[in-house]
Amino acid sequence: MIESQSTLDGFVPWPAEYAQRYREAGYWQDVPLGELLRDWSARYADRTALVDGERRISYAQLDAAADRMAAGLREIGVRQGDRVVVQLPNVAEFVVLLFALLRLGAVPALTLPAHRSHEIGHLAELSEAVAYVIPETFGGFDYRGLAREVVARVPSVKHVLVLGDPGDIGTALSTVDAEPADLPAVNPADVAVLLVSGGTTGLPKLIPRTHNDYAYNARASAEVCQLTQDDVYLVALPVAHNFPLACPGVLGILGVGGTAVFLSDPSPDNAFPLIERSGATVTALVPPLAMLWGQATEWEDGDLSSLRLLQVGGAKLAPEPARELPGQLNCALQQVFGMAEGLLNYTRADDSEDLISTTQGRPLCADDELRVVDPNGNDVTPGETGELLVRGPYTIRGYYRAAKHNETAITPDGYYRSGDLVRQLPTGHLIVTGRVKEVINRGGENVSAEELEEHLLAHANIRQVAVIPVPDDMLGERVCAVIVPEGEAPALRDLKAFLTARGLAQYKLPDLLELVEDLPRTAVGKIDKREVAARLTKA
Ligand code: OOB
Repeated sequence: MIESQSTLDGFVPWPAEYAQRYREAGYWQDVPLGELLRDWSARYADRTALVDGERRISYAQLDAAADRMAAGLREIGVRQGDRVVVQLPNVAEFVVLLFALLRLGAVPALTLPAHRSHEIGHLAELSEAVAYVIPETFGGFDYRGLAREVVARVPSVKHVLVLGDPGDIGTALSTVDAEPADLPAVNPADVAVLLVSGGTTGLPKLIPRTHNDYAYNARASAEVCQLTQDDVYLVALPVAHNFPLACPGVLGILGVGGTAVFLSDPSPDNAFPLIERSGATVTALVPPLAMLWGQATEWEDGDLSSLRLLQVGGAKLAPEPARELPGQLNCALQQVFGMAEGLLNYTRADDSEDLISTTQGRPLCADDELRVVDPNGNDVTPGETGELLVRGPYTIRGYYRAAKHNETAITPDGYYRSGDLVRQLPTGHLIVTGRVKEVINRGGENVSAEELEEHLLAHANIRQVAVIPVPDDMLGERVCAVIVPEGEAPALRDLKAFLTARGLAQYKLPDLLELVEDLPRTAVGKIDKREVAARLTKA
């Protein structure tokens, strides 16, 4: 038996017995996200919800703006259950649009500014989106050209809504505005948003998150981070990503009456002055950016003393930088191991320094069911490394419209296969040791790219590193370290000696060294290993 009917085909709901359990435990509160904003607005009316440049938007203003935009969307024909591809940068309008769509029961597919026609075309097609929302330009890129390609390729897309000058391709988002009208009843068990999977292999998938599960995701995360109405959350990563959106991010800070401040360019010279001006207390970064901020405190001005908590996640933060960051930025560090598919792990404020610098946290919810399994799907001995499988109140039971893929992505009993290799400590904390597919097979010996990267990052002359496999006739694969040096570039034999001194087995030592000036990034700023490898083959 399944839960209630969804307006979306291709959404896999939780079995009814689980839905009941999650309600009884209070995780699912059966209030749609659009209604939650009404509660927040009633409670925090004149407090500042959003800051974007010179604009300050109160809770009451945000609430009213969302109603007007919902009415405007309805006027142009957007209906309950319709999908809308949203591709906006870090601006206040993102939040207004998000709540307008949620109140209409229309479903935003939240793409990132860095996505291009390959991804957007695919996501618009897959979701049969009726509308596509873009900025006029952002980061030197004109999205109207991209929209032209998408409209030509995907016939379901009837509207292009443009933040700024629409040119001849669409309608200005600012004109999507009407007197608030009746809104449909929205089922809180239904899909609220479609997130985009972060994988760097293949085309992205759409991840359906319901009102109930996503509200829990944000609320419980805000509790773990001890957010209060005095907190100011700096949106530094692209807001459409799960981490800055709901872990606890924008939704979490709004739920407690605090303020979200939008940052469009997270480089230190831009971010540090905004932290000083806005009094930001909390932010979330990916490791390469966090390390850059840490180093930049040496040369960049800006008083960062308001910052109390730095969340770092999205990729493994090595222990060395993890130990340094709190001193560099003079705030607490929290490691976050999360996924758009659901499960979130956080280190807690009262964890020991050692747990905070060497683990990626423990599960958010007491009803997150974790298994760590070997390649045959059997549980490993506790403490051993294996693939992480998870089931719980905010973890998907299937990707959207992906029946075939779901056969392998989800176990028959409903566990999501993360593809992440972890080991779990007796405290419940997880240490991420790599990806199932990122184990390099060097003549039959398994080398974890992630393990090697961590050791290499401890080298004083290495700023960034990606370890990748290189095809080899003799060994099958060889180990290549691609390095951005800091100061004088180390030689391969120095690295081998360094790693050997750290106690690494001989077979794990890199066979090849490539020096580069920078490493390519994914849409959210993680190091993009597929692209690293592609560049090497091209070179
Ligand atoms: C977050 O979400 P996604 O969907 O972009 O990426 C998820 C994947 C995980 O499966 C894992 O492979 C990796 O990114 N990852 C980490 C990590 N956090 C994410 N690997 C090692 N250490 C970590 N701390 O990236 C995401 C979503 C919500 C909150 C935070 C991150």
